Amino acid sequence: MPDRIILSGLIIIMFVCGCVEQQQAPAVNVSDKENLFFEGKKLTPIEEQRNNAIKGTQFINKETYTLQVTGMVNRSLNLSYEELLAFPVADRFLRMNCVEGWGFDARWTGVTLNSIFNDSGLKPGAKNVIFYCADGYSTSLELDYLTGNDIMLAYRLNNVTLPPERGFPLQLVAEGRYGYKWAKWITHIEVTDQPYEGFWESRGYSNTAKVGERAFGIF
Ligand SMILES: Nc1nc2c(c(=O)[nH]1)N[C@H]1C(S)=C(S)[C@@H](COP(=O)(O)O)O[C@H]1N2
Ligand SMILES: [Mo]
Repeated sequence: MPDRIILSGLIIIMFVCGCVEQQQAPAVNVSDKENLFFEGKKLTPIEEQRNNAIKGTQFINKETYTLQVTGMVNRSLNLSYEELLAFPVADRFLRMNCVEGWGFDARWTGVTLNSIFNDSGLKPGAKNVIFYCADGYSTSLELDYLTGNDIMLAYRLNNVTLPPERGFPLQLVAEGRYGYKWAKWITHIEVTDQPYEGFWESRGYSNTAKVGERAFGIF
């Protein structure tokens, strides 16, 4: 009798394990679900995050898209979307703050500029990096800030592919700088030794744009 009980028990355990295994099979891509927590911190759901763009949403074709990397580099690059995903992955919890006073907390996943510059090389004397976007927008940041803080270009937000209105395929995650430095729909990165003023910067906004500092005007 006890033998039978043990046997039935074993059969039940095998059956249950079988079911669990089946549930874990990747029939649906569970990893593509939006995360609402990351590293124990609460994320702002994407539908509660705001967005901002000078010309509305840009729709970029993943198949034909390339990211150009030019200027003071040893080797110009033309990276496809697949090539961007193949770099080592950076994954961070960070807050984005717009100068208008709104902001949100999110999980950002992408490729660091250090990874890209590791492939392209950098020429001595390079000072700034200009980010050009599909809507004609542009902005720039100091090379030292980008390399020193290991700044990334995100292709995922809260663990889902960056939505079109949020900059697909890439948004610059300019940690500690105002939202207008967080370029979306980036198509071209240029490394330069020249100063540069982007769309909002040439209209009176601070070129450093550090969060907490005055963003507009000089007085
Ligand atoms: N290409 C492009 N990038 C852009 C902008 C834009 O108009 N065009 N707006 C900037 C501003 S002012 C802000 S606050 C953020 C907003 O980012 P979000 O739409 O992902 O919230 O995008 C920045 N990046
Ligand atoms: Mo903004």
